[in-house]
Amino acid sequence: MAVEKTLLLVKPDGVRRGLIGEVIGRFEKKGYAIRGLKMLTLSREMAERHYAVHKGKPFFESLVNFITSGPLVALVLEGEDVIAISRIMMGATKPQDAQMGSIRGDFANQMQENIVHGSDSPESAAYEIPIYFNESELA
Ligand code: 3AN
Repeated sequence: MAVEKTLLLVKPDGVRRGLIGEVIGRFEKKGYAIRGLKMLTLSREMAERHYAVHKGKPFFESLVNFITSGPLVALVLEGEDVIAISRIMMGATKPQDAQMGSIRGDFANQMQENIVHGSDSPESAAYEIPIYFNESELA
């Protein structure tokens, strides 16, 4: 058990569908602290940095096009084991595997437009958070 920080995104489809409050509300009600919060449209350069591990994969272009397609909401959440627990709250990446009751299980039906992103490890969180937030923007 450890107090961790994670990067959470409400992706452009979640913003377009009016799910910002629904998604953030779930994490607030679960008891996590919001340490950073902003709305922005990613540049291509930021998107490629975020998804660098997927560079060269067949879905990379479409992933970058989608994540830059409109404003998204980025948050830094903090709490005990927030990385693993927020991933459970998000639901699996593959729609067939996303449990009902999770965000993706309840609101997404495909792999790409799947409402949310969350860091999948402490290393990913340490890489991803500075793409979106300066130290001075974190409470
Ligand atoms: P997650 O968003 O659950 O952390 P990642 O980081 O493995 O999943 O993948 C990032 C995004 O890349 C996914 N949300 C999805 O949009 C896309 N993606 C991942 N794997 C595939 C795949 N095999 N085919 C198409 N898109 C994929």
